[in-house]
Amino acid sequence: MNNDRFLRALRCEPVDCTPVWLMRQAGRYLPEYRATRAQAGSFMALCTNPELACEVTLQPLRRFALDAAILFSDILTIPDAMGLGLHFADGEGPKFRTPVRTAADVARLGVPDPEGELRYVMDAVRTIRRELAGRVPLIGFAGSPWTLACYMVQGEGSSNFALPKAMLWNEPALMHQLLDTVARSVAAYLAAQAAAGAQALMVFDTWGGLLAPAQFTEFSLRYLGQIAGSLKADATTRDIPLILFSKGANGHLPGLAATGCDALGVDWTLDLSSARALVGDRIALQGNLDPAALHAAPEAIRREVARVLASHGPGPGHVFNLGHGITPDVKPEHVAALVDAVHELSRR
Ligand code: 1CP
Repeated sequence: MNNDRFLRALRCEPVDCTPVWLMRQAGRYLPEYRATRAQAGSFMALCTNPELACEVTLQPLRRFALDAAILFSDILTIPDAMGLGLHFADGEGPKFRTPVRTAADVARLGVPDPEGELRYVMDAVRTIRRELAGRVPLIGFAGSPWTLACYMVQGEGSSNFALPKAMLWNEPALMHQLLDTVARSVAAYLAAQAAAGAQALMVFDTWGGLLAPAQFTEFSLRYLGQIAGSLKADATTRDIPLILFSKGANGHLPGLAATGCDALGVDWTLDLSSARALVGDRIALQGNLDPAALHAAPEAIRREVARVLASHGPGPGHVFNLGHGITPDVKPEHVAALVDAVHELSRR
């Protein structure tokens, strides 16, 4: 590996400077992404074509000195492979043709074969690894069971996910049955991505923060623990660093750390110094610049980068990232300012 500072930081080993990558680093803020997506015809056509998925994965690495690549795909590939009929209406978010609402709907769900229905994702991982040729490590990912259940039950994106929340109070056993099937699917999917060549794995629990503390523990944390336990019990995935990111759930960092994961994503509402105090020195932290800071002028971005670096301090175990994904209206020059500032200001 030519540049392994990302993997070293995840293992809390010393680094020459702080590694940086950005959630949603491939995406609509890049004109070359919009061109490749137009060529593919649709977002799902882009995801299911390993050559084009590889192309958009590499695009941000050509522009910026990023220390990791992330597989270009989506968290909703698993429910799609379960037969829910994912589609993206133009200019709108994801939608499912057959959402999961009843006991019969849950009973029908099977665990997808990662090298069967999801083979296109594994082919993309293999293609990207080959094309990266060891330049930087490749991150594989999946959605958390709770976050996937939110979309599966609601049938589309939402600000409050009223339907899955009603299900967890009205029919907790049914929600647990759904979460268990999804957790087993996520664990198999992540293990297959590692076997195909992913060198770190990340679970996005984007909607964990919608839950009150008791519900978070019962319906999100428990299944993140199931996934971490499964990956850490298997000799082929035990040594692949696992990053968990529950957005809006920073109060649960100690519980998340106790799952046995290697690193935790932190959103921008908590200082990294406070996050470090909560989890101790064994675990790496990933974050946590407010993505809106990318709208500020490059000098202001540089000051904010310095503040985030100082908040963690020079000790081992920090991967610089945003506290959530880049938005489509960000100027690519501002991303360059961020990436360069991280490396310059953290040089040991
Ligand atoms: O081109 C387009 O119009 C599609 C926009 C888009 C993109 C670029 C979607 C649809 N997904 C993606 C890629 C994607 N999604 C990646 C690629 C790798 C990278 O980071 O560069 C990743 C990691 C995801 C993960 C994802 N998808 C999450 C978790 C992370 C997060 O941002 O919180 C979630 C919640 C989704 C669902 C989803 N897929 C797409 C959209 C627009 C959404 C959000 C829907 C909503 O509003 O609820």
